[in-house]
Amino acid sequence: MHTLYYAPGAASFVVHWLLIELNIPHALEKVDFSSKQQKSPEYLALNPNGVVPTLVIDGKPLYEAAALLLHLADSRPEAGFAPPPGTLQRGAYYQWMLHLANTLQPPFRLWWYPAEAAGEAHSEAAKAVAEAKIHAVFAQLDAHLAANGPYMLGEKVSAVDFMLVMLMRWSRFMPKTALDYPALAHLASLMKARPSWKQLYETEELTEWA
Ligand SMILES: N[C@@H](CCC(=O)N[C@@H](CS)C(=O)NCC(=O)O)C(=O)O
Repeated sequence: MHTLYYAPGAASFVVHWLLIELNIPHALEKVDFSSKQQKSPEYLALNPNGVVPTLVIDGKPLYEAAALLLHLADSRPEAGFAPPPGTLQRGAYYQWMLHLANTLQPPFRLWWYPAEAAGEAHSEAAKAVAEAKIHAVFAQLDAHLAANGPYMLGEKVSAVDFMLVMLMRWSRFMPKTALDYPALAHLASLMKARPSWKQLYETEELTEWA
């Protein structure tokens, strides 16, 4: 049994998306950020980092969105979201997944929670630094997709594309967004056309960036 602890549109979004895509029966537990439920002793017992997602599989809590994607994609190899282990494509798949988790996701955390790193007084400066980092990565990914797309691994969609589109969505309130990059925008349109996107939006009750 899979139970996903989530908050709408948060880093749990992509885990929820893959659970839907892979047809994995799951229960959802909404974590109430407004009451800081993610910092409660009960939740910290599941995920000591006090963030979502946490995915409990057969009673065992696992966390870190990218790790969960790698695991879920491997658990249903027939879906083809992860190239076979030991192949060069698998190497590229790891490369991009870790690049997104290590290089793109952290400046998004800084953008959304600037005071956490820089204090209230320097939040705007921190956001500007984050935005510059995000756009440097977006420009690089856009060039990669323009030359090698439409998906990050070429002709075939993989778990990396789901991760990337979630991160692109997080730029929606910036003056320049991911959709201002043509190849990234094309990837978003392909991914949003999947029936799972509509189901995800309806279940998480999301409207922005539909
Ligand atoms: N590296 C973690 C980051 C998760 C994360 O930062 N989640 C945010 C939402 S996008 C969160 O739970 N924020 C609530 C908080 O920090 O209190 C992952 O990928 O799972």
